[in-house]
Amino acid sequence: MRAAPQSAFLERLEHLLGAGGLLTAESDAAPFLVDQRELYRGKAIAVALPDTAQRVADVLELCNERGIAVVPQGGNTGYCGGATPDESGAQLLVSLKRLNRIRTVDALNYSLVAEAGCVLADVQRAADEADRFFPLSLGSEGTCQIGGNLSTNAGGLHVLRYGMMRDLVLGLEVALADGRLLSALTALRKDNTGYDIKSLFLGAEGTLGIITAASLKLYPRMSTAATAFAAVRDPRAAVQLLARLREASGDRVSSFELIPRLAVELTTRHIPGVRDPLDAPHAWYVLCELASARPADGLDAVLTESLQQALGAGLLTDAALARNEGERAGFWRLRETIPEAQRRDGASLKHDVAVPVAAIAQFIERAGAWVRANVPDGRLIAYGHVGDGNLHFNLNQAPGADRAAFMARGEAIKRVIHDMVVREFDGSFSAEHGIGRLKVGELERYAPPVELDLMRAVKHALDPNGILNPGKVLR
Ligand code: FAD
Ligand code: 2HG
Ligand code: ZN
Repeated sequence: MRAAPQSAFLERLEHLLGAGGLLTAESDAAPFLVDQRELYRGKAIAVALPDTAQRVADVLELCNERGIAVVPQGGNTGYCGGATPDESGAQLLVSLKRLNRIRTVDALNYSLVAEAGCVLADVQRAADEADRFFPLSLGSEGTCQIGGNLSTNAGGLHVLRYGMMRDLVLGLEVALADGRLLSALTALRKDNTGYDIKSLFLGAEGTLGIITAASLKLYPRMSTAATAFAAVRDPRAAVQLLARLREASGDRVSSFELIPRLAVELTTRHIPGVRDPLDAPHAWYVLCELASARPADGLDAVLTESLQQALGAGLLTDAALARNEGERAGFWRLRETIPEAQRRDGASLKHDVAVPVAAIAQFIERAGAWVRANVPDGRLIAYGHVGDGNLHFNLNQAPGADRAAFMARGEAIKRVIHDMVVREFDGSFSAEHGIGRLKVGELERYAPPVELDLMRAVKHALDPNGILNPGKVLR
């Protein structure tokens, strides 16, 4: 990997990063150079593993001086190739995995400070140990990192109640392109002192700075949950059920996920231990959960009564309530392993779209009809965070279909779906997964020109030499 002109740079880096801070052997670097969907395979000068915020800043200062591009990487679970270097071999990959301390937990202030490389599940655990709750929850939470969550503005399973990652942040510490460290780890809830600079780095996918730590909001720990896996008449009924549940529970709905029959078939077939919670097959399901910090909130009764009324109103056809933690975990395992089951089943085309919650059903009807008429070699799996208006409108290669031919039509299919989402439904072609490298062209196509101009101006102000994750988000 080491070419002669690079050796002086690598020596400086080695010195800067200390023992165990730099990987240069190809076999050591290899796992960092491919994204989880295997859409992109890159090369890198080396992989830097800084273990302090100051070292991250020092790496950036050196790279800025030499004009060397830097690609930040968290848990590498992203969907858009944002954490993968290009094929030039001229970029430095900076992994945050060693920057993984929980610096402080302040139960009274309902906040904690975590370094960027902390795995999300470890942050959840640290909050739990302090009798608090950190609400961000994703299927990838055992691997993805807080820095990646902040940089993609991750969504997931509790957005409906707690918002996206952006809504869970009080302050940030960020290494800037020129090597300065922005220290703004405030624990304040109120602070109207000028522009909200931290918000620039949230969802910026490593193009404006490298986040090294964050001050995060905590909530009271949930002590009771009522969870149901219910067969709904159709997506329209699902949205009506959600509205009823929010009302009946005093807005204690913490998750509301739409699941089609094919997702149940794929997870039960491909993922060991997953079983269909209901006796007979149904076209559509929802996995819904009410949660409360008060043990005696009677959530089971609220959920049972609401589901019975919905059954009477023809919105539901069947439902199973989790009777214990094991059953609840089983329902969630089915939901959270849909992406893995899709992967094991074959090639897939993914569309992470959002439309207003009230328009979800109409979107599924229109876009679903188009898919059935035009993509005979694909099977639709439209699922996800219906409570947030966010669908993973995915297509899997049909059994026996030619993989290459199916994938080759991806661009044309994407155009129809994204045009429909943006132009007919005022929706988004990237609800929660970001832009990365995958959707740069889509952003250029759909973002208002003034917004793109402003994005480029911000990029130029913070990274005038263009060293931070070039080719991602903007080009
Ligand atoms: P990476 O993939 O490593 O990086 C993502 C981007 O952030 C890249 O552009 C990278 O350069 C940048 N970056 C990483 N760390 C930093 C840093 N410290 N400073 C600056 N830039 C940085 N996403 C959802 O939103 N909701 C879901 O429900 C969800 N479920 C998932 C389920 C599965 C099974 C999988 C595999 C993924 C899922 N994801 C989901 C996608 C993914 O987990 C999220 O996007 C997550 O936030 C990425 O975190 P990461 O640490 O893996 O980031
Ligand atoms: C989820 O909600 C993730 O499970 C993954 O965001 C979505 O694979 C996908 O399309
Ligand atoms: Zn999702």
